[in-house]
Amino acid sequence: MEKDWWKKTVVYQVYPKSFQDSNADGIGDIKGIINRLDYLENLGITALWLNPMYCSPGIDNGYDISDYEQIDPIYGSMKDMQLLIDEARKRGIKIIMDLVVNHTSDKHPWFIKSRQDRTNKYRDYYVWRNPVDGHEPNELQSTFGGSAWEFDSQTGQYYLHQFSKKQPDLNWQNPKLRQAIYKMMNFWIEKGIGGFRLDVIDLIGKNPDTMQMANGKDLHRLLQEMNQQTFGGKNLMTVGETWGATPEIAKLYSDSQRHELSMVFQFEHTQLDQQDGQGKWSIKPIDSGELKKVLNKWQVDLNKTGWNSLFWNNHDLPRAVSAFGNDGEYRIESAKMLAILLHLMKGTPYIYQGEEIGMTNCPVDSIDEVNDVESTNMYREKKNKGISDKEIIQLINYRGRDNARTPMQWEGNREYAGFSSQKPWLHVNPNFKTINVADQLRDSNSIYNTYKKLIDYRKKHLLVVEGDYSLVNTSNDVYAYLREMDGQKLLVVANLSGKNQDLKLDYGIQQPWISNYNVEKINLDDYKLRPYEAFAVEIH
Ligand code: TEU
Ligand code: CA
Repeated sequence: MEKDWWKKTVVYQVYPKSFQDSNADGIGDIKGIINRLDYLENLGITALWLNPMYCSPGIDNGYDISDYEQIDPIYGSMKDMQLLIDEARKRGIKIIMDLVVNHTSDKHPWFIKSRQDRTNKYRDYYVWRNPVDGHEPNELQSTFGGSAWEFDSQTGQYYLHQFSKKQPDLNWQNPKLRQAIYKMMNFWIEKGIGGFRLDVIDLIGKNPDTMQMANGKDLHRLLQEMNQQTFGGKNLMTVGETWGATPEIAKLYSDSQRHELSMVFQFEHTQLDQQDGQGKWSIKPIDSGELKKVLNKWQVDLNKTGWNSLFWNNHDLPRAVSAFGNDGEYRIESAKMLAILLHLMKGTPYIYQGEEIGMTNCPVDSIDEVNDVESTNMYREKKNKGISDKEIIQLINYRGRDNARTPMQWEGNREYAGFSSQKPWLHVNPNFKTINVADQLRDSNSIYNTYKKLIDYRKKHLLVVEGDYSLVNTSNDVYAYLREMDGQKLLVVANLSGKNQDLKLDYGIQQPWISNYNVEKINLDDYKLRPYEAFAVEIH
């Protein structure tokens, strides 16, 4: 396998619970994914990142793992998993496993033993602290609400949980724990997987006593050790989930000389619609100029050293077209615009299931329809503070994680959108009748076919992978950039707004090879972009 193959790849993210059900229990499963491999091959992607399917009580949909080396029966068996790896390989698709090693489930045998007494050999697999004046050791907060410390009366100490209290944090200062994790990673590597997506990996260098959680002082040393003892030298792809990364930090992870990770997910652009410092449950409109500034900064800063991952959305974020485009009148145009803008940048693109057909957020009317632990915890907290149902539901409809987790919309004329023949674990978005795979496969002008074309172009043009990136000066609402290599030039233009925009670029009359308004020729000296209009041209 070619070195650095992951620089040429386009990754597709499957949220297994919602992708395809094969046995009529309303829950997506491994056999369902296998049944859809031909679809994915046709789209052209060459890697699949699977959200966790290990044994889990499922309080955070699999991010609470109770056995890393077994597949949860709701998804199938290890035999199914091996079949998926092998069948994917036959189609040139590599399987990227989700590695959740900042925490486990409280039902993991390590934690069950750890909590039994203060001296057992698993005690230090987790982070235990004495009470201070009869209270929590300090003010640390959990991402899912409330204190990050939970008192365990059996031994009179608190344990750390940065997520729910059923997700105790592992203690990465303990070399025995680290060895156990590396062993588990090697178990998976031997099965022939293509790599790992490392969940909240920027937290493992944590120091709860100084309250430094992300980007702790040992973080990079730990990753270098992990690299050396597991995936290093095996030509695997690794992508870290790092909410706390700046471009400088991203280079520490992804500079190949440092032997850490292939790349990281950074989230700066996904937080531009939050009010300063007020976190995910605050909302403000995205300013196009800001969006351009942030995306451009990451392109420029990682142009020579390190590597970018390119994405608009995932299973934790609102749907791309709802967050960054327009999911009403201009849904199709803006979904294609987002695809064109992102897929021709430098880095490895990720497509989150359903993005390729322009799936949208899925609003609910009441808390009874909400599944996600983050949203239900937030609801309870805000209710206690006297905030109205209406206001909280609005927040959930805007930002709640269920928006991205509704079942994949395969067909417009079958019940449950062809995802399952039984009532699914989470409601199907009622818009599946107009937004579905079957219709878009038939339509050469669909969002799906825009993605397909972009993926194909990347495969055939090394310039998209390796070419230099530079910003082209335009107004704030227009994002234009050049990719250049060996005298070849690719110009990409995108109107980020729902209004007409003037464009004057001095490149004369050109013929785009891709355009979301199907234009044949464009006079770049003087052109009026329509709402969300985007195109790419090879400049000769
Ligand atoms: O997400 C990390 C994380 O911090 C998210 O919970 C994030 O803060 C929030 O969802 C923003 O919308 C990872 C996984 O991707 C997520 O699904 C898990 O719940 C979490 O880790 C815990 O494992
Ligand atoms: Ca099933």
